[in-house]
Amino acid sequence: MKDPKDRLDDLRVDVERRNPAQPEFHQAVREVLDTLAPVFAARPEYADPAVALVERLLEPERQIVFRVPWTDDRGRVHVNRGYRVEFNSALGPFKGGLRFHPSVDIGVVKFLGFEQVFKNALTGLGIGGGKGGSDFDPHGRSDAEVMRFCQSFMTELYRHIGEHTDVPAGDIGVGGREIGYLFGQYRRITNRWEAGVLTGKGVGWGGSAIRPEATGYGSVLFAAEMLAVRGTVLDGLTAVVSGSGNVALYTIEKLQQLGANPLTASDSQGYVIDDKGIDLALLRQIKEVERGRVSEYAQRRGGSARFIPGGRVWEVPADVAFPSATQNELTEADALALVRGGVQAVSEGANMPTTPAAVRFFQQSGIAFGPGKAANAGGVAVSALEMAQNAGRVSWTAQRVEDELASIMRSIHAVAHETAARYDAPGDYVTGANIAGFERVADALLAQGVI
Ligand code: NDP
Ligand code: 2IT
Repeated sequence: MKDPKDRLDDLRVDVERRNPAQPEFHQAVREVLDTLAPVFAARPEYADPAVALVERLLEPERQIVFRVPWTDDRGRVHVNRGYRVEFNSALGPFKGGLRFHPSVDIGVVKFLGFEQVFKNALTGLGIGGGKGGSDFDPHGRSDAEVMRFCQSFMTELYRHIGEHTDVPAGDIGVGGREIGYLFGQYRRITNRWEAGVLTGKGVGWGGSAIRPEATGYGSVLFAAEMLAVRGTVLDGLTAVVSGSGNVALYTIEKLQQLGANPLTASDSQGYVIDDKGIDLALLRQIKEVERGRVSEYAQRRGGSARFIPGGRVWEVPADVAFPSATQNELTEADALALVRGGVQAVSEGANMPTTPAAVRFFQQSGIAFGPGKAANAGGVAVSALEMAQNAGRVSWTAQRVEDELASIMRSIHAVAHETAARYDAPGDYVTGANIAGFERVADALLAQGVI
């Protein structure tokens, strides 16, 4: 049998050759492969080329690409591209969000789908992994335009999804409004009340309490668990948060509930720093109600806040950091600035926001680093709880869902922490989360035959 490191190198080279011009997918694959050597050494059947287990994990079960034509308010027709990558269903129906952002291409959707497979395995809730979306840009579009886009998108997507097949949800650019339009069109085309086909629905029509809050809340709870291992609490700490969307807003809310002081929020144009701590009611009004920009927050907040155009929140010294916007938003230089500023823990609310060099720098500096696969799994976990409620035609109280979320985040932290220790990498949550997720999917694939 080959040395595990050589076998992993071969797999990486093969993926890069077979999937050209997909840098985000290559990065996500490499981040996982780089941590698998110890589990290959301990369990040679995972590595055996004759079984091709990892080759199967690296190849999506199905990739769907489709045309999405729609008409704007002036009568002009636009054509976008729609995607759904059904990556792996060994543990349950494909599950994962839809992203509407101009940067979306097949490589971005594959990176997100690949990460989702391991994240969903870590929740322990019987969900496979998938992701989808479009290069449609919702910024500046009217509600009517967004509705027509969503209806056109679902007119193709509906034939590929279902409560037992593939269950999409939100991600960047897709929130409660878009899920509503998508669900309405699915119901109309299929003539079925199939609540479990999408998650992130409104609470009055099949949605779960706490789903909007779940990713941000979970990311803060994960940070609290990492700090507890080090004998610290969030109470009294300062925090930097990037983004100002779904994940960032509820990260800020949970930080404040736990006595921490979040100082920043950002969007693609820059960031705000508020010396008194973020006024969440004002930020929510601007972002959720008015769909405005964070720069407006500084104008309306009075003297304590400033908008730094083009700036990065990581230049603000703080005790804990929550990258909650998008991939590769925190570079090695940013990590250096954060460590100089005294950061103790980093919890990834976004997917792959920290570049590999920055992750290495945090780990070498002894910072507690929670990778997105573990730290932001609260969102998809509550999506799975939404599916459970839909299947039973019941709806749980917010308290019950929040208690379940807290217990799931504790257990994800524990499994990542214990797995890292078992594979001789104590405190390395990247290795722990990757191996724990990998083992669950790999064992299911092996048991189910050549599929
Ligand atoms: P939203 O669309 O609600 O918010 C996204 C935020 O990130 C906005 O402030 C946006 O600013 C900013 N942003 C997006 N792209 C860029 C970019 N290229 N450069 C700088 N800023 C950018 O999305 P979510 O909050 O739902 O998602 C944020 C992250 O969390 C993503 O990585 C997503 O994959 C991840 N995630 C989301 C989950 C969920 O349940 N929603 C679950 C787990 C992870 P602007 O408006 O200027 O574009
Ligand atoms: O990245 C993610 O985990 C999400 N966007 C949420 C997926 C879901 O199905 O709730």
